[in-house]
Amino acid sequence: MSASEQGRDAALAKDTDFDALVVGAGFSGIYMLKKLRDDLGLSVQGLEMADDVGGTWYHNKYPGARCDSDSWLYCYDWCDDVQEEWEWTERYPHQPEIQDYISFVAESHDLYKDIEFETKVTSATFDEDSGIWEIETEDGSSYTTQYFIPAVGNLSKPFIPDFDGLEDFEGTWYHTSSWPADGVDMEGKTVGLIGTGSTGIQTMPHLAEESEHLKVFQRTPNWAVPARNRPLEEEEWQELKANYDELWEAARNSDGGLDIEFTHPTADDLSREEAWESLEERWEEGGPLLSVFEDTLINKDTNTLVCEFIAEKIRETIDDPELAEKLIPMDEDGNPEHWYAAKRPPLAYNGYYERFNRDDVELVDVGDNPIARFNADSIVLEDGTEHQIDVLCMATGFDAVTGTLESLNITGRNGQNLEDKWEAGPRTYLGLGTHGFPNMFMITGPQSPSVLTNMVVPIQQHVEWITECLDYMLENGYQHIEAQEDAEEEWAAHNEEVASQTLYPDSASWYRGDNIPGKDQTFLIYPGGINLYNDRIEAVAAENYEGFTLAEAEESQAAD
Ligand code: N01
Repeated sequence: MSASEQGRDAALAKDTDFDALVVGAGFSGIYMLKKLRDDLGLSVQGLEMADDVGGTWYHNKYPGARCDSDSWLYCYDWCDDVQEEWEWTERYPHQPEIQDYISFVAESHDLYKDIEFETKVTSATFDEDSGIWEIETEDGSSYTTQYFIPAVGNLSKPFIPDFDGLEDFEGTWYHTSSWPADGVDMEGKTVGLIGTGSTGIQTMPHLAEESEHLKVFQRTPNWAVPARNRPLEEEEWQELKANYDELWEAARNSDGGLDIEFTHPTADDLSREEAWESLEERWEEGGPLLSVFEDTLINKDTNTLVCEFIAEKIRETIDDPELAEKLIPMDEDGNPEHWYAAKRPPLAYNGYYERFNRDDVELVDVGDNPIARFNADSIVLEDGTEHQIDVLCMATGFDAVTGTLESLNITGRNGQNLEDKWEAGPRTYLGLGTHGFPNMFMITGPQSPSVLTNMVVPIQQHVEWITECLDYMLENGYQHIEAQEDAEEEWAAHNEEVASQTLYPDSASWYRGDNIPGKDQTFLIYPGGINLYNDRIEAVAAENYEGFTLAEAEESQAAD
């Protein structure tokens, strides 16, 4: 037996059903399965509660669901065979197309056979005596595994506010993430939309189109900018394909996982006319205005200028000046109520603001006059105003980043439950592991760049890092890996420190857990960018996984 075979033999636990178990079959889950099975030769099992692959893109089928990242970078960069055959049809990919893409990859790489569908995980428990994980599912099955990898996404647990009387509402209603695939009949109906985040803004023009009358219940106005989605012509697609490696190289080494060149480092040195000209250029091109000034999220003056620009655009678009002011998140003195992009910046498709000029679309401002209760056929506001509705679309967001992980009922060493451990905010080392939960790896976990970036880039980064880490453990005979407590304390402090240098913490958002009553308000995501983060995780790997404890079988079972 060679040294590496001996290492592998010592590293792999003997009596498990699988070497690795991956929960979730979205972008992260299927790539993780492939790497563990094909690169490391491990026995793997995927568990997925839906009846197909897709993850987020399986569930979010609300009208107009679309990804706000460029399609040619919202896909894997390793999939040459798929890349040859696959053609995105639009700049921003539509939900059914992304779902087809993920399915196409899973089929091309023969991954379906390793996934149990319609299988919901109800608990995951680390057994300290055997040093292995036991995973239980809703149908009463259980699986043992050495490595447990929840690949459950960051926006998978819907948030539905605890509205008084919602159970009495007799109309049809859905949260956007459970909207039926074959749609909802809205013809001749009055539809209510609650929420004006990225999802509400995306779906609003479609609801307006399909209904008789649309009422948009807005608590906080948002800064939406046009997406300017367009079909990808054959010539452009071929050019993108020809430059694919360079585009991906740029994306992987960027801050946000996209191929972006900033127009200016700051607006500080520009005249207002010069700044306006660059903003106008980007506005016409479509997409987030973040690429105009590099310091948009760290400099209040620059950010204010961007907000003023969008406010001017809203005023130009909306016919009724009073209505325009209600759609602009700015106080009477011209101060932004929340900074541009400190809440997730929404893209407007199909003329979001323009729709408010129509008689059949109504803005219901619930900022100062909140929703008090539901009746059988209406929403009643605090001042008693009643809004009759037949159909309700709840675009009220998610218990983001930590919500799904916490609801998996994960128990680590000493009987500690993950939800309890994270009661005062998540504690992770690099968003990859958490102390007390050996051999559990998170993909785009809390305090990693995740949702502040084009998600497929950090997903790949994490899957590849985990694969290399396990390869190292197999080579060297380590059976367990666990984040050290002081390393995760240091990482949490660093995360907060970096966040405090930005404008993110100044604005209430789900990035900070503000949207969930009682949720601890720590900044949930690493805001330093993919490039800096990548340097850090590579350095950790180069130092033999500094900050993690690696242990052989007996050692790890004896550990605290
Ligand atoms: O959720 P949100 P979302 N009464 O939490 C309102 C991703 N996504 O689903 O701002 C009245 O942002 C709430 O009001 P307020 C993307 O990452 C991705 O829109 O808290 N209103 C807000 O307006 C995004 O950020 C793509 O005052 C209430 C809304 O509901 C994430 O999904 C596309 C309320 C919730 O907004 C979540 O966005 C679309 C109440 N009681 C979305 N409670 C891609 O391109 C809540 N609200 C990949």
